[in-house]
Amino acid sequence: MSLKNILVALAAMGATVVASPAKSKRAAAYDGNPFEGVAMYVNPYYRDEIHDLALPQMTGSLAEKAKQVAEIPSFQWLSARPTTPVPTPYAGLFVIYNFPDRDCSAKASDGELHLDDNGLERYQTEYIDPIAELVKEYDDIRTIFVYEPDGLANLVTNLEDSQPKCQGAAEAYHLSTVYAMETLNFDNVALYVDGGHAGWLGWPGNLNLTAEVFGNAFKEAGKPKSVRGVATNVSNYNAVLQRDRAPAYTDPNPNWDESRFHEALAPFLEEHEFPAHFIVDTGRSGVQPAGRESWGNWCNIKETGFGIRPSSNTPTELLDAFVWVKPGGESDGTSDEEAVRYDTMCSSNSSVIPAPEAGDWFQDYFEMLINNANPLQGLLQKQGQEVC
Ligand SMILES: *[C@@H]1O[C@H](CO)[C@@H](O)[C@H](O)[C@H]1NC(C)=O
Ligand SMILES: *[C@@H]1O[C@H](CO)[C@@H](O)[C@H](O)[C@H]1NC(C)=O
Ligand SMILES: CC(=O)N[C@H]1CO[C@H](CO)[C@@H](O)[C@@H]1O
Repeated sequence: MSLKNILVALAAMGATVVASPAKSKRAAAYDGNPFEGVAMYVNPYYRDEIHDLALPQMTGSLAEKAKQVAEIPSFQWLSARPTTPVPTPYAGLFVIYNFPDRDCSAKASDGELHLDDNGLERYQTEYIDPIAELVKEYDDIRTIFVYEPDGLANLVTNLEDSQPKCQGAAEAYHLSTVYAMETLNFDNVALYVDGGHAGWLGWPGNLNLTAEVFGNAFKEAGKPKSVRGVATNVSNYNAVLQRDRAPAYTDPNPNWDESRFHEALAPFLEEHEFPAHFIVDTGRSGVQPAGRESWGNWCNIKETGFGIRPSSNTPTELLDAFVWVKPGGESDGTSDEEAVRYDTMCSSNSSVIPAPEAGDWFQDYFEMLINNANPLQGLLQKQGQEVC
């Protein structure tokens, strides 16, 4: 179990900040956009991956660019081995990703907790409680969470799933979410519930249902202040804003990029009393529409690059920040048909193959992301202001 690692990660961040007299609880609490007034944390695990796994295989300008990527802030998944943090005023960025019977409809990302093995209770007491203890103990650090990528989205769209595993998981996901929202409600915490992406929950028929699922959990938890909004497109490849043309594969969804999705979802969230603020994962959306044949393709999509850099300077009021959540260069899933966790999506015509196991370092993919990097991605302007 990764729990020990989580403790080490948060404790290491805390130790750094505690040692610095300039920090205070005041600085960690916030009103409004939690990304403002703090630098985002450079994920030390990702930086180490680049230095230890990627750079020894690289030379020249490509290597120089890789070193720059290593210093770009990104989220740390709470299943990752942490190392030493950076000593600046920052917000810790973490992904909570450990639902019991996780990703009930996919094989590549099955988790460690299972409902037939007391998974719901273990999620609460062995996973969420210790995280809460630490954010409480280190209350001089602002901590921003992305909550359970794909989790509630599976609940929204897979209720009638033919897979019994998804039906059984629905109630457990709901209870887990309510528990996490209640338990992680601290002044120094901001939590964004994962909301899938435009090509999933962005379909007009899914918007109200999505808002209802989120709103119900939020209200049942007592509307905790630290629940700030919705994270979208985590690990995905969608454009944030493409004014002029929709990729053919998005037809006929009118909400075919992430900003259109945010705008369409916001009124429904308000109706269900859920806070309508967003963050969007732009880590791998640098090339549009990338080498994807259909919107359902999700595994190691070819012909894309690193996207807009993390920033709280965004073109709309709804969007709190661009963030990098999925570490670009870690595989989405193996293309090896013999592997236990093999998913046919990972050897589709839209994927870079051969690919290693989910989470393992994928050097060819990382180099492709650098070669196609597009930090500006055009089109993004807020009253004449450049966003980069
Ligand atoms: C959204 O769903 C709720 C039920 O949760 C319903 O009362 C409401 O009328 C719906 N709104 C729209 C615009 O469909
Ligand atoms: C993949 O591409 C090949 C060759 O272009 C084609 O024959 C095949 O049907 C494609 N497979 C899918 C799933 O689209
Ligand atoms: C959280 C989320 O929406 N993740 C999705 C990212 O995009 C891929 C590809 O479309 C999906 O498979 C993931 O579920």
